[in-house]
Amino acid sequence: PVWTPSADGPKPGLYPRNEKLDQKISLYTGDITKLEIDAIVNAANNTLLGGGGVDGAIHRAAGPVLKKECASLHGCETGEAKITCGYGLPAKYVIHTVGPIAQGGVGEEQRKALRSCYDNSLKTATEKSARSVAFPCISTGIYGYPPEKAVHEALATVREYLDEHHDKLDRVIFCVFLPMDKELYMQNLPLYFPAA
Ligand code: AR6
Repeated sequence: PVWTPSADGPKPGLYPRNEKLDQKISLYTGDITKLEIDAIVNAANNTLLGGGGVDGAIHRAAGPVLKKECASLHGCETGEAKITCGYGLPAKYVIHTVGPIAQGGVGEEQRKALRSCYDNSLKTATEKSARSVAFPCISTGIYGYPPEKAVHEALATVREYLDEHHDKLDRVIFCVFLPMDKELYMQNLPLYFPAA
């Protein structure tokens, strides 16, 4: 049977050390709009026209041209990802993904959608030859996904993607904003990226 991560974390030994990933994972605490890298991921909504939280911060820092390009994309389905330029941001690209709304609770649908956000964002990055990507904690703010569950989906999906495509990416940064999220990532990163 296929093991799926739960709030309790992965089965011991499921993610053994992969030395190819040792230099590729970072944890950064702070504002994602400050990162000078190839691509930052935005936790957007289906309209892609901006909002609060990290979405609001990214649009403010990028400037109004970002909204113009977003408006030409005709929205984005939950779990999908679309890419734009970074404009006034130090990052070259913004990858807009739409996390699941989880205020009604987390079921298989929300879990799958959250994993798709990470997976499709990484696919989109590699299609554009972006070699460094930063993720915020998608869906865990306004969309209400419990952070202690979301962390496992985030880490498992990135680990599984990098196991397959480690040659395509130099760095994946988990960008946390709240002290509680920093704690969660510090606790759980070694389970998915031993020795990284
Ligand atoms: N840099 C990094 N992380 C941040 C920043 C920042 N500048 N600001 C907030 N966060 P949220 P969601 C963290 O609510 O839950 C918008 O209105 C925040 O602490 O931004 O996916 C969209 O338009 C949290 O950990 O996104 C949608 O309507 C994480 O980013 C809706 O919110 C995500 O919180 C999406 O909700």
